[in-house]
Amino acid sequence: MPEDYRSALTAQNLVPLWPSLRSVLPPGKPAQRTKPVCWPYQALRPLLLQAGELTPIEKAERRVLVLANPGHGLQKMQASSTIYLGMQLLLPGEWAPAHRHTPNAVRMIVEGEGAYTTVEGERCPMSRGDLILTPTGLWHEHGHDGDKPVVWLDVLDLPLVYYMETSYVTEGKAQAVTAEAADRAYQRGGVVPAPAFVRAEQPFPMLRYPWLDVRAALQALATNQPDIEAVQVAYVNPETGADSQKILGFSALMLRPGERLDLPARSCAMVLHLIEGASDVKLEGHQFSLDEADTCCIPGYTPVTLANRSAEQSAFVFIADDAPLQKKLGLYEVRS
Ligand code: GTQ
Repeated sequence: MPEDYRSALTAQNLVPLWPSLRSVLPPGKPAQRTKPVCWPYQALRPLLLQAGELTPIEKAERRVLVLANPGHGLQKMQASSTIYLGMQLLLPGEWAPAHRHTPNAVRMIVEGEGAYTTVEGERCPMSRGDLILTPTGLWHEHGHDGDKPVVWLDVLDLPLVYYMETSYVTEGKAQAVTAEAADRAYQRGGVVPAPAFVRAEQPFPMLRYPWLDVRAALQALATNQPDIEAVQVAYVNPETGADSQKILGFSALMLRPGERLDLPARSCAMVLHLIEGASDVKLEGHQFSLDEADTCCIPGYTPVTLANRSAEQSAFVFIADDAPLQKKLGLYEVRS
């Protein structure tokens, strides 16, 4: 194109589409910045504990190492186009003050006992494998009464909410605890509170999904349906059966001893975090060996094979993806 024509376009804030058409609409498969990446816990843990020595919680507010995907550029703090992952450390006696923000968060507890997150006055104890929701707009703060470091994985839809120019926080003061998660009415699927047969609207009725319950559900599924393709359960809203949050979806998967599981290519990228056991993750050109507490990211449109490395023990994997968002937008695909 003639230089003066280009300059005339630029002067009017105009851009020709045709030289770039194929880069925004590539044939058959989207261009992807998200790369397959693994964050082994044994490499990350000492650096996180060092952050505990270097940075007082009062300065940090949240003491977090972000699991950043180099495909997006580390400064972008993205694991995928929509998913943010952070490994957060809270030391005994520390307190991460109350705030609320527009992005939705969940915590998957990685190690330690005695910490808790208070969400809208509900105190949720943290134990290995528990999933705790802090959905959009709800007050939350973290405290720790135990005597060893506590670490958890934060999963947020921050990259998407930031991209939409809707990400912001409101600071608050300490919440009064009004309920213990264990006392909550939502304990089991199938029965929900219905005072006088009027069901109150509850967008986020269940905030804590204890690992012991989820693990037991997986084992019962494996026992009762031995032919089931994948031993997998979804974290859902017990009132509606819908995904527990609107943008990101969460599930837990059990690999039976020696099991190999082929997952079809899906349009959504996926984060895997190994709760228990040992599993290989194979995709085109990459293989990760996940040990306990390791986390990896798999780009969308990519078939994956998971293989339990043990012939005796089951492996348990926590999965996060943006399938709920893609389904709402009509973009979700499974390619077999
Ligand atoms: O614990 O509230 O990893 O607000 C990033 C932002 C954790 C939190 C993160 C947050 C939090």
